[in-house]
Amino acid sequence: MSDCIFCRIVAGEIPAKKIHEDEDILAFHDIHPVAPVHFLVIPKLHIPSMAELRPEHAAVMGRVMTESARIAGELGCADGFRMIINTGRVGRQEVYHLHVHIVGGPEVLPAML
Ligand code: IU
Repeated sequence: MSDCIFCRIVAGEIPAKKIHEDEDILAFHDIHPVAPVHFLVIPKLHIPSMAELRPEHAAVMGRVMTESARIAGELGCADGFRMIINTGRVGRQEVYHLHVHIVGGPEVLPAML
């Protein structure tokens, strides 16, 4: 059994509110949403973080990004959204299985940068 919580979600050992699943990627609602729309998209392959991303991951990461945007549109983020990839200690990453946060909703988000 993997000790990676997102690998366990992929394996169906831990529940998640799934939005989309295919051979390569999984999208599910964040358990602690910070906005009306807040979901995560992950590659099923265990890549710990952006720091470990390699050229051979380009295809699956392309799918992660395009599906993120497509799902955001389906969930009502027609006027925009934010995509965030926390990376490492400085980036406040908590789960070390690469994931994109997609955050949005009807209201304009607080300024971040
Ligand atoms: P991170 O800081 O980018 O690593 O955030 C991890 C996110 O994963 C955080 O927003 C959690 O609420 C979310 N999450 C989840 O959706 N389902 C889980 O079972 C666990 C964490 I553990």
